[in-house]
Amino acid sequence: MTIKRFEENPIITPKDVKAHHEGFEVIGAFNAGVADYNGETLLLMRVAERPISNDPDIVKIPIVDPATKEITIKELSKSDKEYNFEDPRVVRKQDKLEGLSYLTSLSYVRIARSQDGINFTVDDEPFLYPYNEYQTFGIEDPRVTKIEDTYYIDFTSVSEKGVAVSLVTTRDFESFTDQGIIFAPENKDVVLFPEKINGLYYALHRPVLKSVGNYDIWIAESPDTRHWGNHQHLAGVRENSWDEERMGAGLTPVKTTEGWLVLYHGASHASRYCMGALLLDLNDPTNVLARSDSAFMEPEADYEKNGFFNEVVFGCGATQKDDDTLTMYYGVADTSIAGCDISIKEVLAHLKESN
Ligand code: MAN
Repeated sequence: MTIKRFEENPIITPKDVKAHHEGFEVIGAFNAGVADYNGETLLLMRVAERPISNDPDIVKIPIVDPATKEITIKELSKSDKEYNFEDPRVVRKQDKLEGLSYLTSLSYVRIARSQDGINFTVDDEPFLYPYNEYQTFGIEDPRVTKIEDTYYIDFTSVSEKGVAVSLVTTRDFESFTDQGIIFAPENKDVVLFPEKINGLYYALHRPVLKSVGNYDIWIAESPDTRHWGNHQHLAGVRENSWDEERMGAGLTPVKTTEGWLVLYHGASHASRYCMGALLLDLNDPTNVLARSDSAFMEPEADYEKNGFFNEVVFGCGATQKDDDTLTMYYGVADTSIAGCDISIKEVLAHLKESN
């Protein structure tokens, strides 16, 4: 399968984004939800900022008060034996290495706008900035689904209370209506289907299990997009495969003649993030018709292999150029945003070869 990566990649890097907080640096502009709005392509980017630290032994943890928007900076010394600093993204408790205690940066959502889908202008102000108690550690990884004339934006809200999935709606990308938390902690990677199926809304989600079970994709239905039920397990990780450790839906499902096409990310035990595909029955999306054996896209380019967190391609959205071409915008190495064109026919052929 050919992935036509843009020659201009990466198209948005941290250098293109001015820090919102004084004394902070932007370390990532990545994992963007995508919308077609008023003839423009909008990227709802996850922007990550951290306090500038001149002492390599000190890790500065930003925590925001959603009421005042004031930030408290907690300083931890790398020689502090209580904590583990191996993962650059998070600080973990030495005696609880499967969890996380703090994030090393604060993320929020900022919009980049483009007429041609390649050259983007970044808004001066954030579009979604932590606004409630579930977001004191930040807002991450938005996905956008247009249903009729409303854009539904879901994202993870991170705080010491857990990683939850929130939903807001907008019609103008200037203001939004909060629809509350739609999936309780811990959950991530929620994508809504772009239309009702047999009278119900559908969403894919990825519970993060702590006792038994794996990081698998589930599906749920809703009468109104706020109340989700009839949860079913949809597809699970596969040992000795590129998606052996975790998987999560990436892009809004695309309606094709063969079924709903879901492009998802999968990670290995070594946290190498690749992309694969699922094909779901058009009338009953709980029914998986096909699934990629191999990843159709892997970190290959230098900007996908090297960055804040190496070896990551992470698609959260796309625009559809014509009947066959998806232009996917994807986060690379938790640092920047790249673009590529993918042929829907080729992904369907890749799925037919899989078994
Ligand atoms: C993981 C990574 C981080 C993220 C946290 C919290 O550790 O995806 O980038 O900040 O989870 O969601």
